[in-house]
Amino acid sequence: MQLYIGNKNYSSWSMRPWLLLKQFEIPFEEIMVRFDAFTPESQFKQRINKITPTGRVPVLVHDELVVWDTFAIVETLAELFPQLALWPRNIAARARARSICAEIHSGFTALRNHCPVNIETTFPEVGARLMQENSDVQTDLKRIISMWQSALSQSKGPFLFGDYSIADAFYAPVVTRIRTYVLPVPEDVAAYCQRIFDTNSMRTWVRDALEEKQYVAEDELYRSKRD
Ligand SMILES: N[C@@H](CCC(=O)N[C@@H](CS)C(=O)NCC(=O)O)C(=O)O
Repeated sequence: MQLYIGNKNYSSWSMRPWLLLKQFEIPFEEIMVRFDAFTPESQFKQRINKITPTGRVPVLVHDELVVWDTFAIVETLAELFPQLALWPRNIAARARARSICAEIHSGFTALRNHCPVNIETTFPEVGARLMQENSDVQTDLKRIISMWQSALSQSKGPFLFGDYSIADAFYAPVVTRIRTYVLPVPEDVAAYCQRIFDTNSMRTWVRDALEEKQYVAEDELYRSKRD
């Protein structure tokens, strides 16, 4: 099984299935297609277009199967490994987990657009300004806080639905955004973020991201070069 991903410092969508595979110790080969630009002639597009019709990462390749788009990838993994509880086992919890994953897959565009993932740096001033001036970012963050608090209040374990599940992997990039932009969150939410940072999968992803040291202009809203 192979997972095509982009730069670990930047690629929020790649992070999700990668963390899931690592967290559940599913063996896979990681193939990094480095970002240079996203123009048709970029090396990234030249390489990834040979694998997927969307020209985007992540992509899962398993035997003859090519699966693109994060939601399709995690659903396929859940089907391939039914013995592992990638989704919560309980039907009601699973429905809630799916709902919140769908919510970020199709929404939270203000938070995602204004606060792109950038693990190696911090932008406290940008975060403070957005929290003052951008009501859409505030609304997104507020909804995520209440969603996590509601899940955690019913959870019988350290993660959103008890044990680690697809839902935690789906929100892991938000956890990094909260840190990068120093977004204000209540204590219980900060503690959940720390538990995510403490997982082996996340530690490894962050360590690899910090080792990349590659500045990609198209993924940078707030830096003109690497500091
Ligand atoms: N809906 C897709 C989004 C994938 C996506 O946008 N990936 C970014 C990297 S995080 C990408 O490949 N961008 C290339 C581009 O925008 O051309 C998914 O869920 O996997």
